Amino acid sequence: MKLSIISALFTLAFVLLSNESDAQLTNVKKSVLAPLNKNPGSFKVVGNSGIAAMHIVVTSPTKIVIIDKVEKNPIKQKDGRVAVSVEYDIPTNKKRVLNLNTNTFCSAGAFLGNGTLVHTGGAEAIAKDKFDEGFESLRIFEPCDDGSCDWFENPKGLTSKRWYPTMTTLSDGRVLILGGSKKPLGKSTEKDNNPTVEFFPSESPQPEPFPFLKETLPFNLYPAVHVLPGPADQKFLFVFSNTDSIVWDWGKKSIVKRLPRLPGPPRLYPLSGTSVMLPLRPEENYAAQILMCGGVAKHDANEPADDSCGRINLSNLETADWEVENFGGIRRNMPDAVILADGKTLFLNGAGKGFSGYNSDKGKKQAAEDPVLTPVLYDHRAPKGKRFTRLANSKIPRLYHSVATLIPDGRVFVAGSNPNSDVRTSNTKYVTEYRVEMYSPPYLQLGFKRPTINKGAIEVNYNKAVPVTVSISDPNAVFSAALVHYGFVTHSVHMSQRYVVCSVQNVTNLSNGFYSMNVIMPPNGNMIVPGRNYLYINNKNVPGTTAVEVMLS
Ligand SMILES: *[C@@H]1O[C@H](CO)[C@@H](O)[C@H](O)[C@H]1NC(C)=O
Ligand SMILES: *[C@@H]1O[C@H](CO)[C@@H](O)[C@H](O)[C@H]1NC(C)=O
Ligand SMILES: *[C@@H]1O[C@H](CO)[C@@H](O)[C@H](O)[C@H]1NC(C)=O
Ligand SMILES: *[C@@H]1O[C@H](CO)[C@@H](O)[C@H](O)[C@H]1NC(C)=O
Ligand SMILES: [Cu+2]
Repeated sequence: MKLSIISALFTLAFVLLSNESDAQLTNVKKSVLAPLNKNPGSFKVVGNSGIAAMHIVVTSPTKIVIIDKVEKNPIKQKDGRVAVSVEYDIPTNKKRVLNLNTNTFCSAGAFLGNGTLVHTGGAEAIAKDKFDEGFESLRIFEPCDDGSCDWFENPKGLTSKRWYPTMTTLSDGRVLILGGSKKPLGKSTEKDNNPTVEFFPSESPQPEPFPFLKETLPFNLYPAVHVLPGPADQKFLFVFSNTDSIVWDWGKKSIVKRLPRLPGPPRLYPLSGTSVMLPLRPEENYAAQILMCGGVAKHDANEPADDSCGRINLSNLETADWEVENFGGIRRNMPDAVILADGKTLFLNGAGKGFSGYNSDKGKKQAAEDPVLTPVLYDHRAPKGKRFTRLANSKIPRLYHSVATLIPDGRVFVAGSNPNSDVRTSNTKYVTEYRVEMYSPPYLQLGFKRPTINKGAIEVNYNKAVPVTVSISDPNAVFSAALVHYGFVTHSVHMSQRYVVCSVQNVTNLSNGFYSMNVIMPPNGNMIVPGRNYLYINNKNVPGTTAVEVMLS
């Protein structure tokens, strides 16, 4: 009797719980809804970001720099002004306030090949908080591990005003700064559009015209840019804006190829989808494929988000075309795409309805609704229709201005969400979110032993073999390796993110649980950019206890 009551209660609790997680999946077509992964991973709240996490970038094996815009964050800079940037320490979840002087609202970042972080653009001066204009700012950050580093700003470091530009590290170790608007707008306009490109260190005091960003108005902000793999002297970028894409030669400053239009909605702000260059593999001669997912068709709070992805194989530019597939059966605007340590892509955050933008009527009217709490995992090597699985839910809505990145220990740092024009912690449906979560992916649930690399940071040249020793108590270890560039994350755009498989040779069993091996670096900077990359040594596709930093040149 008692037992049956207990078991009935358990069943009821289970039904209620599963209903709760299904309830938030609105507008799903059961026929295409991805199955639940047997190892769905888990979310855990670990800390507080102190400022709204609008932009994030991993700067060392233990540090993440977070950048917000100027708004009423509770913590302050040394000089008493509101904090706009912090350095977050992963092991302790503590943060150190950094110091800025110009407004970083909707800016961009990329690493130089020498490991220095460059951050550019922003918006108007905020007089009441005593911050200067940031539209033309160029900010430099030399990462450190001892709490000594801070921002250095040149408020006139760019050739022109850029709000919502994209930055990318190039194969020569410089950074490219593309597009943007000369004014913050709900949607880009001809009048304020900045259809130009510039470089740092610069080539010329004048920016280079980039007419493609005129042709693709008005959904041309934060264009998707990926360096195309190829021989060392190739200078090709894939550039996507609105629904169109091109291959652009940054040496000749000309279009190499116009690619077919991607069916479905525009994929850039405020109809924000996300793009990822799928992992490159030496045995496939580093063949490039791009996946672009989600977005929404209309600048309308009631519009259901899109549930499609386009994938294009760029091995042969003449025949390249988009193949459309369902986005795991879940509609999602503003997704984040994070390539995990095993090369699968995690999609998380975002909304089932509405667009990227701020709530109105003092927080009463939402720009986006139906926060998607369910991440999906994409296995690009599985057959079409079987690539997506659903993962464990988070409990925290992550809408406009939310972020996520892989970190060296194989987990995913998830933060942000602020669909309010200033900090708002009450009297609105979706508050400014300061909680930081770590997502532990499926591979950390398998129980496989994780190799530990017995080495600190590595400096090495392209094409060279890196001797690595690992310790692991697994007599049947199967090793693989990858170099990852985490990139700079903001607004569903993962600038410069890259995953390249490295071949592992001459694995030697040294006994006592030690193995030595040679890990072969990619041939040149078009495969993965020079500078700060992270080497993962995996056992049966489960990442090691921590990736090590590799300064590649
Ligand atoms: C990297 O290069 C930039 C631009 O040339 C320079 O400002 C910076 O100081 C360099 N960083 C290091 C660590 O040498
Ligand atoms: C990509 O295209 C190339 C050349 O057309 C082909 O050899 C390769 O198999 C394709 N890759 C995939 C994953 O479809
Ligand atoms: C692997 O071992 C072979 C035989 O000892 C050697 O010729 C080769 O150079 C080694 N490979 C690397 C990448 O060190
Ligand atoms: C490595 O050597 C140990 C004995 O020293 C042995 O138990 C283990 O099975 C070996 N591992 C592999 C992968 O051969
Ligand atoms: Cu924004």
